[in-house]
Amino acid sequence: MNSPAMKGLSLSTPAYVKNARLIAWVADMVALCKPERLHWCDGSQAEYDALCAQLVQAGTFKRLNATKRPGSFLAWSDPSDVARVEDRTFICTPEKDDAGPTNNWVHPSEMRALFQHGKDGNKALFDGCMAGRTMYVVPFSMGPLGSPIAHIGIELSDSAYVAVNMKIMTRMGRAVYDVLGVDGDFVPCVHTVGAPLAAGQIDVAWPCNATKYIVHYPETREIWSYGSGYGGNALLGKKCFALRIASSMGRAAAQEDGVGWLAEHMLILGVTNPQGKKYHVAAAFPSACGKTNFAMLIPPQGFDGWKVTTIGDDIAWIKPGADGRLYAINPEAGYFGVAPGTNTLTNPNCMASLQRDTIFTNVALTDDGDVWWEGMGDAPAHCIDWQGRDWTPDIARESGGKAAHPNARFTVAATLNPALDAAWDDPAGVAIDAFIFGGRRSTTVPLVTEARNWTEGVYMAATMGSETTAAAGGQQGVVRRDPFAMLPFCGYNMSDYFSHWLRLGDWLAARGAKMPRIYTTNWFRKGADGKFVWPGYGENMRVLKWMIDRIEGSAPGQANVFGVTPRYAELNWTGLEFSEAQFESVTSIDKTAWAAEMGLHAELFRQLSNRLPPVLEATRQGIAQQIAA
Ligand code: SAT
Ligand code: MN
Repeated sequence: MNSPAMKGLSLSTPAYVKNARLIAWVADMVALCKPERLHWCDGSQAEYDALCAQLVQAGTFKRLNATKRPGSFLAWSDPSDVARVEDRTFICTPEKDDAGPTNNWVHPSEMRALFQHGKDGNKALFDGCMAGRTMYVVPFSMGPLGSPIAHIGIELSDSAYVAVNMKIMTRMGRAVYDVLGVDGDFVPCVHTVGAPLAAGQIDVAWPCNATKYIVHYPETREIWSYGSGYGGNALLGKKCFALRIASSMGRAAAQEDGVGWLAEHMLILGVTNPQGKKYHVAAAFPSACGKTNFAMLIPPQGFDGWKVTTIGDDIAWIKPGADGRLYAINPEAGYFGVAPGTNTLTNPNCMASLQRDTIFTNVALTDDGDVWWEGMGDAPAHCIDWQGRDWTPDIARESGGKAAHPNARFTVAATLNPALDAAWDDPAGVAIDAFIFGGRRSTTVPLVTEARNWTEGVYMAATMGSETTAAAGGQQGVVRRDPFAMLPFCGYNMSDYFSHWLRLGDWLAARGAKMPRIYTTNWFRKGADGKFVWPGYGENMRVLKWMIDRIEGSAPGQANVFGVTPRYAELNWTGLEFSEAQFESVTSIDKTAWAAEMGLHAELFRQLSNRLPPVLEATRQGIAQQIAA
């Protein structure tokens, strides 16, 4: 055996790292992955600056104009590594049914053979995968450090890009080891770009591998990621840990206390009325459907004295409190948001957040060393596109080429958001008054509907459909079922996940709790001209206010074939010209379209039939009958 440890790579464990399991695991992974160097990240600013300088040297980062965009960098990925790879994402449970029909599954022993031990005479995929590179040991906490609601992960990665992004996206650094102590628990996360370097081989700016695997072992709470350096594929605290592994942890916890907790693909916002009364809303929309914009919303004209504040923009961990209410925290510490379409009108708070200390990935570079993307504002006469090619408006007209990739992203600390909620970091979390589930649908689904009860809400969320976006590889703009916006993120059987939500409702009801209301929304209906009818963005406040009026009992609404919907007069229209006819065109329910939609619900339930809670099928039949009537 020719392990680097034997060649003399010392583990050089810092004195403050005392966790025996961690030290042994790092030694094992060094022996397997065979990096040339080992770097224990301390999370300091000096370390961040040094790694960024090193990334500039390597050609991965370009330092942006220090006057226009201080402390900021631009990275361009390999054109084949631009989004999450759902077809390469696996949930490896011993029983296939525990991963369920919506997840890719491979038996853990088969995956371990492929990754760690070698299979059919072939070398293990991770054997020597970090040759010539540095293994970074990245300690991070999802949730406030030391809070009872938080969980610790350690990511071993051969990408400095990952290390610096993790510093922004999580509470990353030395203090994690103090919380971990000698025998504290952590989720081991191994990440490699899968591009070992031979002696003397020159590296590329964005190393990656055509073969990709994003693998989860829920039973042993491990994450293994191979071949990609991008976003949720590589920043393992985010989708892999805070959603897939955490959702399975939350359900497992129910075995102990009868209710467990939830890890959800939700933004969390606070909304304060002019009298100072504050509400908290958690909203699930699929990737690239406006969670960051909604979380940073600025109330429009007609809403003097109203204020929206951000607790989180992507992930919520939700636990029932002793008072029978649901409390949510944002386990992340930064935003990895979609750049294209973001501008000073659609999301001024976001634009203000991005003024400094931001990492941009796959946006365009302007001639004065700043960034640009489609939908940011006036196009520059010339810039360099995300693939390093000249871009001008003329070239774009001729070739249709985009300056920024549609899934181009910014990475920025939450603390730079001017609308950050004072309680965003509160380990106790915020009490949720309403859940929103929203798909991207150009037809069929109305602007807003309130579920009449918890079960109907779970049904509406479970059957949600959405048009696919550039956030994941594969075809775009096709409607697919995306239950709870969790299709790519649920770490266990989707039917069991529905049962987990239903049990939570029963648990709350049994305690006489004030249940959060459940809404579905669709901001994306299009008119005959193919354009969005609803103006969206800040104007979504009008819908948010109606939800609060419902909670306060001051909006009667009207019963519809399913749920309760607003009458035109129940929304505050001050400052917006939006006619009753336009309102009709985003709220109408077309019975023919809905008959087809119910067919798609039935198809989903057939797919999930093995463990589907019977009450959901009964709810479906009730709604189908009303539509047919
Ligand atoms: O790349 S990420 O998974 O972080 C973005 C998303 O799909 O929501
Ligand atoms: Mn997301």
